[in-house]
Amino acid sequence: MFLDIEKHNETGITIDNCKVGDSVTVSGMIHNVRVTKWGGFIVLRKSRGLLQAVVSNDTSRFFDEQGQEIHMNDLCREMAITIVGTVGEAKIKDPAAFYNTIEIAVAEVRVLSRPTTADVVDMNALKFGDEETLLRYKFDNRQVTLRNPRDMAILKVQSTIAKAFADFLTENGFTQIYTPKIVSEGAEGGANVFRMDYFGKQVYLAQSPQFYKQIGVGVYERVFEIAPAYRAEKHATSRHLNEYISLDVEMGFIKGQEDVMLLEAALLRHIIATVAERCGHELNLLGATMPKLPNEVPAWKLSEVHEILFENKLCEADHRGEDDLAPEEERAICKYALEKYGSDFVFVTHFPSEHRAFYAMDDPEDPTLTLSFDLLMRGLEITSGGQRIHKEADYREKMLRRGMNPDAFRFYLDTFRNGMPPHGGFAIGLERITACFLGINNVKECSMFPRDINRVAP
Ligand code: AMO
Repeated sequence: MFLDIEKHNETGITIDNCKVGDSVTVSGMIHNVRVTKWGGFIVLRKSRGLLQAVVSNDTSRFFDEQGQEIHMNDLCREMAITIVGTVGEAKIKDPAAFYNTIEIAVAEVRVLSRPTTADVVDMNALKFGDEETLLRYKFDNRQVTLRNPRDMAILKVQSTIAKAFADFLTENGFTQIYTPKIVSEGAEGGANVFRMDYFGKQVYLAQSPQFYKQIGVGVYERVFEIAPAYRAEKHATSRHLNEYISLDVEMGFIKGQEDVMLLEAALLRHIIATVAERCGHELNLLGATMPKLPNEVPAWKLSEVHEILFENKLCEADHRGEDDLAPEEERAICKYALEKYGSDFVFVTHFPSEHRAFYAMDDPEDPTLTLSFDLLMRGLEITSGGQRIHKEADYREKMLRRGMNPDAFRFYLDTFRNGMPPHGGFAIGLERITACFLGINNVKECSMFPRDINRVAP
């Protein structure tokens, strides 16, 4: 047999390029069926969303998998079917449907396959008393509840964000890399590292690709990666996952961390424009408004944020002198930046050295601080980044000061021994940025199969 690629690429009339009056053949899953006196409706689910087909008792016919004629009453949700029919203008423009300007007048329905349970998971009626029960049901039955248009829309926007991220960086001279997730040392420190047995030796799941993306700068100057990162978070929260997708960037020959922050702002502007252009239906369905990113993005030192909030009496407590941002401060400074500067984003810089990972470059003007930043969006941290140390001696000195054993990081330090340019980068949590774009409270809803302390299946 030969597979004819040219033939495969031939495009005919499809549901995506048809006009009123065209005959079409369209396959999909039955999302809903409604029988009426005169016929009824089949709501078909396609990759982008719902399409309505109208059945007439006089002209529509139905066939099962064996080609035997059946009745519309024999159709049920989650059957895979093919509809042959004629494209008409939609009588009701249902905003919940993706194809809401057209409908199909059904000539024929052919059943391709059917669910084997009569009790198909009910994803159209996710009506529960409280959010916790709803989420548990959703995640317990995730393989099916993902078919709910709302969940489809969330992950569609997410995939658009990731694609826009990759496209922008590729256009700007970055090379995509793929780095190991089984590693000999955690890059970020702290207790939230997963240990694992590797043929009798203890290894770890990568908390981030930090070491490897820095190594990538020595090779390609500018690199990015889209890959899972692992954090053993011991509490179930609305902002933490044990496995999340990290959008990582690292670039060489920077003059300072501002270069990295400017790149991130330009990248975000591209992502926002792409999502607005390509995901209008999904944004509507989810009632989301796109974030505001002005030309001049607020960027304040941590100490300045404490001061601004105190002076303007925007927090209950006085956080001045604290070495991190309190959650109420994250929310308050974002609200302030939006009201005063029209920005949904705020960079916070100069975090204390002891609160940042060892690879962060200390500020030459005040070595107790680092040239590092967080980016907050709508009250949530979506990014950490900064300038990195690029000299081997500086690494050794900082590691020893912190009681770390430089020999455990030999391959990493070898990179700097062999020469590295000044560099820096950042990482965006994909689930977090998706949640912030869409106004979703729990990042787990932005993960196809979320992992937390209580869940590793489905
Ligand atoms: P950090 O540890 O701050 O920095 O992580 C970067 C971003 O990743 C996301 N994130 C998470 N998302 C969901 N669940 C989690 N448990 C979780 N942990 C982190 C957040 C966070 O802002 N190597 C540095 C980045 C860098 O400097 O380039 C790092 O990993 O959105």
